[in-house]
Amino acid sequence: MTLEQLIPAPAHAEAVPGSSFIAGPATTLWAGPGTESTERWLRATLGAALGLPLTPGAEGLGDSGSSGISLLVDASLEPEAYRLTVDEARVEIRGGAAPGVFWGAQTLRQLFGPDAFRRAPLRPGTPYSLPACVIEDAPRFGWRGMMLDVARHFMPKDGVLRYLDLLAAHKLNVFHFHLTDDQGWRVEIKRHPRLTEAGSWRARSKWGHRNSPLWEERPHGGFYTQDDIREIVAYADSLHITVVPEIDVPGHSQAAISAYPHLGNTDVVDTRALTVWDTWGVSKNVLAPTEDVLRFYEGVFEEILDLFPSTFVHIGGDECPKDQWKASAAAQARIKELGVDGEDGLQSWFIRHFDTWLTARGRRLIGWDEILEGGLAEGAAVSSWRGYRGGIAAAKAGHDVVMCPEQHVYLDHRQDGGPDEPMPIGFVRTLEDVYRFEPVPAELTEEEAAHVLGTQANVWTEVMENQDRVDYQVFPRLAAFCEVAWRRLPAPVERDFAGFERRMTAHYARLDALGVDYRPPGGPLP
Ligand code: TNX
Repeated sequence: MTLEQLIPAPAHAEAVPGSSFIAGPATTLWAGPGTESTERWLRATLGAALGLPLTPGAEGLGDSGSSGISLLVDASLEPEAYRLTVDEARVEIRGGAAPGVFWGAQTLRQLFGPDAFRRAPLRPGTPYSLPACVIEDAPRFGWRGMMLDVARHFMPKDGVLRYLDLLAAHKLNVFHFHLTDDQGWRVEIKRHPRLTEAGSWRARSKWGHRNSPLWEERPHGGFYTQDDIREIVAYADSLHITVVPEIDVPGHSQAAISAYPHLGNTDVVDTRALTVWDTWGVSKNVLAPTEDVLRFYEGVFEEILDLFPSTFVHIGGDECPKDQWKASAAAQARIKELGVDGEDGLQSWFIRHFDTWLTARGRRLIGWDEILEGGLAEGAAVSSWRGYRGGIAAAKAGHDVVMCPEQHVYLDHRQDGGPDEPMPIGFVRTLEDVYRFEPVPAELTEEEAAHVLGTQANVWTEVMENQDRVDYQVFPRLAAFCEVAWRRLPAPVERDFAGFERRMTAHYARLDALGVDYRPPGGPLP
């Protein structure tokens, strides 16, 4: 493995004169205060993959003559920055704080080569050699995320845990968990059990044409118990990943309304007849703008806050069709009573209510860029998905932004325009397109650009009914995305795609060892 094959490429990597470090059964592991999460992770992954016992060692190795890996916090570095040094006797990872040490360990794993990505040793007893080197690295953004939609297609808990591993391997640190939508409710809420009892299964999935393989005439569903969620959040935390939960309001709510019909606009539709939606698209069945609905969702969010310690809580806010509010006498009366500006005003009334509610509990609201319509609540942050426009407007108004424009980082969209592309959805977004994505638009001043917290890739799963398909759409594009999110490049940012492709040859071997079902370079195999 050479220093030129790391993904994401580090800010600085230099081979230094001297012999390689040889890792084997005698290699020790010393973990300084604050580095325990990385110590555990190294034993569980690197140790297990390479058959290295990594017995506890001494700091600096003393005179034992054995060679070892040392982990330490060095507060002179930024919290997520690390310095990795390798010489004949030792490997040292210094991080500014626990996350920096952990990202350094991710780089170390890549230096060991693809075997380090297996779950068990392929060649027990093989010594592995690392080149003598110095690597210094730090991320560009603090929010490096992936959103996974588990509402359109459910991903069982073990699959989610596996995705967290994959995120960490790409130095991504935010997992945006899209837990509810028209087509399914995926998180147990104790005080409203029907949300999962009734709202987590649909009878069929009418994606595309009736004859299309994506039309599934079979039930689909599933949900996470609160214990599952606790396990997911704790596991993410051990990988220095924050889980940001999303409960989508006031649109994308048909699954909830089908479970609790009073949540809907009962004067315009018989919501008792609704089922979990079985069609791809945006349902017109949206929440009714009543105090009752607010109380119901406060109950939901109370349980969500107990489960998810993340500062940010995503409330959706996207694509809320206003048809029913227009037709509903009750909704029109609410508009008058609240003195809001028509249906858009109702939408912001919803969002503002939960902004105040979350802020009072020490959390911050984030929502899709539609929450800008009709006035954005103070302190709220925006996920800019309909291009850069919403993000630019939000940053200029002093709001924080996560850039995730569909034109660049929607990984549900097809990766190639060829006729054999197995999931020909949306517009073509190639590996190179993702690689060339620049999250900070030139229109922003330096001060406004500081509001760009970072970026995330969004994985909507209408056409991905299982993990293999998710893998195929997400990889290799997530590898390109992680460079965009992680790598600091001098302005104006120039991206060397040919260089990235060369580094990808090593990365495909890592993905193979991890068992990732990526789209092969050059296209699907015949
Ligand atoms: C738009 S992005 C949506 C999703 C769809 C996606 C398909 C956003 C906030 N809403 O509900 O799944 O397009 O690409």
